[in-house]
Amino acid sequence: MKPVIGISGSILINKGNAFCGYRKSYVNQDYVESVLRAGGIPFIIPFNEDMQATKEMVDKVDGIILSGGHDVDPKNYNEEPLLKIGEIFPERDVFDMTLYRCAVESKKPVLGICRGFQIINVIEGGNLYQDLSYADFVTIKHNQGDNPTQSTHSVKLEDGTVLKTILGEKTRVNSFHHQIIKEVADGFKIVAKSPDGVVESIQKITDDMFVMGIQWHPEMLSKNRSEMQEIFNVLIKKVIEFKKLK
Ligand SMILES: [Mn+2]
Repeated sequence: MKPVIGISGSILINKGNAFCGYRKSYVNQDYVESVLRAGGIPFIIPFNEDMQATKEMVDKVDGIILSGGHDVDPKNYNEEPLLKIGEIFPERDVFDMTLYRCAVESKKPVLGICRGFQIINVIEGGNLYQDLSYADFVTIKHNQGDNPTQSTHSVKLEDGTVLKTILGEKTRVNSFHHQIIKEVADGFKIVAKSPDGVVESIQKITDDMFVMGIQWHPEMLSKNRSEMQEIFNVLIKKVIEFKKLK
């Protein structure tokens, strides 16, 4: 049996003429295809506000990808919203928190991407700069245009991390974020940083916990770059390993 990977969904508000304002449940297709190429079965976990149902959805999958999306509501790290915060979706914060906590409790590997990476850090007690202009050390453009497969800035990988074994010392990544990590959650190791010092990846890996967070979007690069696909391959490998532990 191939491992099943739950991918957290969000809501798209229909902007067309027919049913304008209608709410659609979705994930970006690149997540689905990256999981398929890795030999996993992708399973979209639809955004909803029924926490018991969400918990049971996690029971049905072997690992989780927390996908990208809105800014995390700063009330989750005890701050008021500042002038440059983007759009928030507090109900999705609750949904993602439920997914994350249920996955970790049942020892299922988690990969967080972009917002997924940021919310893992917040759930675990870290926090964010609500906009990168509030961090005086940022000198690199982290919110590039809208070419998803273009890599615009470099990141340096830290020793002793899974990502370094996949990506090497240094690689180039795409960048579609305006928020960045301020304080890294306790127990998490910094995995990658951009040259200006922005944390671009964190991990917490123990005998029965595999959590990796990535600020860039490897799923948008994985079709053309085998090392970015390898991130998803490793997730599947971990899921298989963890299933055997139970
Ligand atoms: Mn970046």
